[in-house]
Amino acid sequence: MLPQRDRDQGRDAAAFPRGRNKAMRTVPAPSRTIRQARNRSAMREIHVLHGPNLNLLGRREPAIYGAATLAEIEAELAAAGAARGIELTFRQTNSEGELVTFVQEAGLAGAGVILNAGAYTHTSIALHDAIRASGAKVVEVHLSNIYSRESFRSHSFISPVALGGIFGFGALGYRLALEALLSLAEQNRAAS
Ligand code: CA2
Repeated sequence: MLPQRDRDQGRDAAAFPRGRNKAMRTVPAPSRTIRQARNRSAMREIHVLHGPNLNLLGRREPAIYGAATLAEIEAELAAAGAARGIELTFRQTNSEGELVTFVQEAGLAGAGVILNAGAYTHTSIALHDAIRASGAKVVEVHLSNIYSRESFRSHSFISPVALGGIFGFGALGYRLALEALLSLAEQNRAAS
């Protein structure tokens, strides 16, 4: 099997067949299919990981966390991913150890990670270490503005080892995180 980059070039070669004068050739803009294939090659896997109590979203405290359930947030994000040619993996757990395992698995698979670690954000050195140890490329997301709430929410063990973070924009934060991961991966692909 050829390296991904070579396979992409093969795809481009198929789109622009040989045998025509290169100087005369008008190169068309890449088709949607080719652009999607390039997105796939830049970042093929993204895991969306949720920590404790986020399974209860939409039931209480809508003024802080919004009215959408976790299933609704995931469905909207899955559609946004599909429109970009990316299939997302969604996982939620109330257990710190399981969340560590989810982060490790995503990181070791080379997947991008959108992580809302819930309250473990503020307490978990184990999650911090899992991100470092697995090399996971994490965008940290919080529905609420954790810096405008109780002081115990103002510290994150995730932020120092994340690519970046988005907080306070409710469910929109997940779509912004998806855009951030895809465009960073695209920049890396173009630079390589
Ligand atoms: O703002 C966020 O996304 C949080 O990660 C949500 C966590 C919280 O512990 C973090 O400080 C910030 C809380 C998860 C959901 O908790 C619920 C509480 C009541 C009703 C439904 C969910």
